[in-house]
Amino acid sequence: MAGTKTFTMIKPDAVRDGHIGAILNQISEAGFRISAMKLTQLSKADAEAFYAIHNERPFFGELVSFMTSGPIVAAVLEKDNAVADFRALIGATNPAEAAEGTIRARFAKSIGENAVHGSDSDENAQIEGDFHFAGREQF
Ligand code: 3AN
Repeated sequence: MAGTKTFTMIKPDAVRDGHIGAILNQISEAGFRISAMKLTQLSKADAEAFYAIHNERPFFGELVSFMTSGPIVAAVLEKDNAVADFRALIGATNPAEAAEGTIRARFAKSIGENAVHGSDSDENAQIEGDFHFAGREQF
Protein backbone atom coordinates (compact mmCIF):
# COMPACT_ATOMS: atom_id res chain seq x y z
CA MET A 1 0.00 0.00 0.00
CA ALA A 2 1.22 3.50 -0.81
CA GLY A 3 2.59 5.53 2.11
CA THR A 4 2.19 9.23 2.79
CA LYS A 5 4.17 12.01 1.11
CA THR A 6 6.57 14.72 2.19
CA PHE A 7 8.43 17.38 0.24
CA THR A 8 12.15 18.16 0.50
CA MET A 9 14.71 20.50 -0.98
CA ILE A 10 18.47 19.92 -0.87
CA LYS A 11 19.40 23.58 -0.34
CA PRO A 12 22.04 25.63 -2.24
CA ASP A 13 24.74 25.15 0.44
CA ALA A 14 24.58 21.34 0.25
CA VAL A 15 24.39 21.35 -3.57
CA ARG A 16 27.42 23.70 -3.75
CA ASP A 17 29.35 21.48 -1.36
CA GLY A 18 28.75 18.36 -3.48
CA HIS A 19 26.46 16.55 -1.02
CA ILE A 20 23.55 15.66 -3.35
CA GLY A 21 24.60 12.02 -3.70
CA ALA A 22 25.30 11.44 0.00
CA ILE A 23 22.00 13.05 1.05
CA LEU A 24 19.92 11.12 -1.52
CA ASN A 25 21.64 7.92 -0.39
CA GLN A 26 20.76 8.59 3.26
CA ILE A 27 17.14 9.35 2.28
CA SER A 28 16.94 6.16 0.23
CA GLU A 29 18.57 4.00 2.94
CA ALA A 30 15.98 5.36 5.40
CA GLY A 31 13.23 3.81 3.27
CA PHE A 32 11.84 6.78 1.34
CA ARG A 33 10.73 6.29 -2.28
CA ILE A 34 11.35 9.17 -4.69
CA SER A 35 8.01 10.17 -6.17
CA ALA A 36 9.26 13.32 -8.01
CA MET A 37 12.67 14.99 -8.33
CA LYS A 38 14.52 17.77 -10.18
CA LEU A 39 17.52 20.13 -10.07
CA THR A 40 16.24 23.70 -10.34
CA GLN A 41 16.89 27.25 -9.12
CA LEU A 42 14.27 29.36 -7.33
CA SER A 43 13.59 32.90 -8.56
CA LYS A 44 13.13 35.63 -5.91
CA ALA A 45 9.36 35.47 -6.52
CA ASP A 46 9.40 31.65 -6.13
CA ALA A 47 11.28 31.82 -2.82
CA GLU A 48 9.08 34.64 -1.47
CA ALA A 49 5.96 32.62 -2.34
CA PHE A 50 7.31 29.32 -0.99
CA TYR A 51 8.35 30.92 2.34
CA ALA A 52 5.42 33.41 2.53
CA ILE A 53 4.55 32.07 6.00
CA HIS A 54 7.88 33.50 7.26
CA ASN A 55 7.57 36.95 5.62
CA GLU A 56 7.32 38.83 8.93
CA ARG A 57 10.36 37.08 10.42
CA PRO A 58 13.62 39.05 10.76
CA PHE A 59 15.53 36.46 8.72
CA PHE A 60 13.12 36.51 5.72
CA GLY A 61 15.38 38.58 3.43
CA GLU A 62 18.39 36.43 4.29
CA LEU A 63 16.35 33.26 3.71
CA VAL A 64 15.15 34.39 0.25
CA SER A 65 18.62 35.53 -0.76
CA PHE A 66 20.18 32.23 0.36
CA MET A 67 17.53 30.01 -1.22
CA THR A 68 17.95 31.79 -4.60
CA SER A 69 21.77 31.74 -4.45
CA GLY A 70 22.21 28.55 -6.49
CA PRO A 71 20.50 25.38 -7.66
CA ILE A 72 18.50 23.15 -5.34
CA VAL A 73 17.19 19.60 -5.63
CA ALA A 74 13.41 19.52 -5.11
CA ALA A 75 11.78 16.16 -4.43
CA VAL A 76 8.58 14.51 -3.26
CA LEU A 77 9.23 11.48 -1.04
CA GLU A 78 6.89 8.65 -0.05
CA LYS A 79 6.96 6.43 3.03
CA ASP A 80 4.68 5.46 5.91
CA ASN A 81 4.58 8.43 8.31
CA ALA A 82 6.67 10.41 5.80
CA VAL A 83 6.44 13.92 7.33
CA ALA A 84 7.45 12.96 10.89
CA ASP A 85 9.99 10.32 9.85
CA PHE A 86 11.67 12.73 7.43
CA ARG A 87 11.89 15.49 10.06
CA ALA A 88 13.53 12.95 12.39
CA LEU A 89 15.97 12.01 9.62
CA ILE A 90 16.98 15.65 8.94
CA GLY A 91 17.26 16.75 12.59
CA ALA A 92 16.67 20.11 14.29
CA THR A 93 16.55 23.41 12.33
CA ASN A 94 19.73 24.51 14.13
CA PRO A 95 22.44 21.97 13.19
CA ALA A 96 24.15 22.58 16.55
CA GLU A 97 21.05 20.98 18.12
CA ALA A 98 20.55 18.27 15.47
CA ALA A 99 20.98 14.68 16.70
CA GLU A 100 24.15 12.88 15.66
CA GLY A 101 23.91 11.18 12.26
CA THR A 102 20.97 13.31 11.06
CA ILE A 103 21.32 15.00 7.66
CA ARG A 104 21.63 18.47 9.23
CA ALA A 105 24.18 17.27 11.80
CA ARG A 106 26.26 15.82 8.96
CA PHE A 107 25.90 18.51 6.29
CA ALA A 108 24.40 21.80 7.59
CA LYS A 109 26.52 24.86 8.35
CA SER A 110 24.16 27.07 10.37
CA ILE A 111 20.50 27.66 11.23
CA GLY A 112 20.11 29.60 7.97
CA GLU A 113 22.21 27.39 5.68
CA ASN A 114 20.84 24.11 6.97
CA ALA A 115 21.26 21.76 4.00
CA VAL A 116 17.69 20.45 3.63
CA HIS A 117 14.03 21.39 3.91
CA GLY A 118 11.33 19.03 5.16
CA SER A 119 7.57 19.73 5.20
CA ASP A 120 6.02 20.23 8.64
CA SER A 121 2.56 18.68 7.93
CA ASP A 122 0.75 16.47 5.42
CA GLU A 123 -1.18 19.52 4.22
CA ASN A 124 2.00 21.55 3.60
CA ALA A 125 3.68 18.55 1.95
CA GLN A 126 0.87 18.50 -0.63
CA ILE A 127 1.00 22.29 -1.17
CA GLU A 128 4.81 22.34 -1.44
CA GLY A 129 4.99 19.33 -3.79
CA ASP A 130 2.34 20.88 -6.04
CA PHE A 131 4.25 24.20 -5.97
CA HIS A 132 7.24 22.50 -7.64
CA PHE A 133 5.75 19.65 -9.69
CA ALA A 134 2.89 19.21 -12.14
CA GLY A 135 0.71 16.12 -11.63
CA ARG A 136 2.38 14.34 -14.55
CA GLU A 137 5.80 14.79 -12.87
CA GLN A 138 4.71 12.97 -9.68
CA PHE A 139 4.79 9.16 -9.69
P1 3AN B 1 12.43 23.97 9.47
O1 3AN B 1 13.08 24.13 8.11
O2 3AN B 1 13.26 23.13 10.41
O3 3AN B 1 11.00 23.56 9.42
P2 3AN B 1 11.49 26.69 9.99
O4 3AN B 1 10.26 26.34 9.21
O5 3AN B 1 11.34 27.29 11.34
O6 3AN B 1 12.46 25.43 10.13
O7 3AN B 1 12.36 27.71 9.14
C1 3AN B 1 12.38 27.67 7.74
C2 3AN B 1 13.76 28.02 7.24
O8 3AN B 1 14.08 29.35 7.64
C3 3AN B 1 14.85 27.16 7.88
N1 3AN B 1 15.07 25.91 7.18
C4 3AN B 1 16.06 28.06 7.81
O9 3AN B 1 16.69 27.99 6.53
C5 3AN B 1 15.46 29.43 7.97
N2 3AN B 1 15.57 29.91 9.36
C6 3AN B 1 14.83 29.51 10.42
N3 3AN B 1 15.20 30.16 11.54
C7 3AN B 1 16.22 30.99 11.16
C8 3AN B 1 17.03 31.93 11.84
N4 3AN B 1 16.88 32.16 13.15
N5 3AN B 1 17.97 32.61 11.12
C9 3AN B 1 18.13 32.40 9.79
N6 3AN B 1 17.38 31.53 9.10
C10 3AN B 1 16.45 30.83 9.75
